[in-house]
Amino acid sequence: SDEECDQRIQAAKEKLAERCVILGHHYQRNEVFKHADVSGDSLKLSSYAANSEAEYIVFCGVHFMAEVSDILSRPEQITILPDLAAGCSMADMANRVNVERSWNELNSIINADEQVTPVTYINSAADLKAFCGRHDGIVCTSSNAKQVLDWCFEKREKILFFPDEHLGRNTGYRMGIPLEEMVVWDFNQPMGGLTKEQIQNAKMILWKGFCSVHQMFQSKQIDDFKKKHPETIIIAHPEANFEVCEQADYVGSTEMILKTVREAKPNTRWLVATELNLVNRLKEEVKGQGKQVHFMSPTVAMCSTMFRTDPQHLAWVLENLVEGTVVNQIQVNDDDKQMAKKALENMLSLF
Ligand code: CIZ
Ligand code: SF4
Repeated sequence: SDEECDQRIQAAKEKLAERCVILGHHYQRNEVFKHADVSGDSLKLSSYAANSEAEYIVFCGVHFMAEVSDILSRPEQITILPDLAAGCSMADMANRVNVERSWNELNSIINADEQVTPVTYINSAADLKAFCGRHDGIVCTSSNAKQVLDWCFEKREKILFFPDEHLGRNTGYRMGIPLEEMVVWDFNQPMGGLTKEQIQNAKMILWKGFCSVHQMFQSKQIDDFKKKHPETIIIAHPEANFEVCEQADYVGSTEMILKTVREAKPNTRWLVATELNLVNRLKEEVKGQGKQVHFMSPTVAMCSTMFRTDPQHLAWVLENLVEGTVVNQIQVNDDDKQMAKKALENMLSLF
């Protein structure tokens, strides 16, 4: 049972003490989140782990996050993902095969190697980060996408943005790029389904990927809610679609959403477009200040892969560590690690 697991997790944590750090992403469910030593977004967690003395980094999050942790941590540190089935459907939409084929197709029309900087959202597999590293590209997160794109445009005229169409468009639009200069590359079609002219004229080519959770938010839900409560302040994650972000008063990463609502005036009402577990915790946290927090969708927009990490898996990996056995280690191969690190360091050097 969860209760028994709680006790076993506690006991294992005490035995492992500072040898082990448990990281909890904002989208984790409460039963796991409460055991985390640190919580945050993927980058904050990985950076924390890399600077810690811990031998074991237990990452309660999804696969790409554990890969970033393995890439940024010291070689002797071991990163563990409690349930190996905790992936990310968005990250899975851009794999090495379809990315390399698309790059070659682009190169048949423009000189991609000279004109295009590949940028990948941190929500991507290590081999895509490595692809970006190999092509003088870079990684971005939802909190720093604008600064990263500025860096790219200083070097080259075009960007190929992976894997989230919405983060790419929402960021580009706020930087003043007209919508018609941002085209969507559909990797299931030859030449991305685009014409030669569209590719030549584009400033940003957006990979056709999306988050299955954030795509559920629709601008109609905002309209309906505002009819009942016109004073509502709307805050959305940039993985939500263009219309939702256009209607939002604030658009930002999970860290930004938490900070904005925490620091807001008391007696305000918020409609939040991001994952349910984060919204529910935030709602509880700020209700004492008279702040009302509402979840945007009438459907349950929960990340099913984040949900996979449960107290049972956490107890299992920790108890194995107590016994001296490492299970579910995430290890990026050396080639990808070196190149992915380069793309991540291009980003980190900007801050
Ligand atoms: O980078 C992260 O942790 C994710 C997935 C989103 C965010 O906005 O923090
Ligand atoms: Fe991936 Fe979306 Fe889940 Fe984040 S919320 S891990 S982008 S599927």
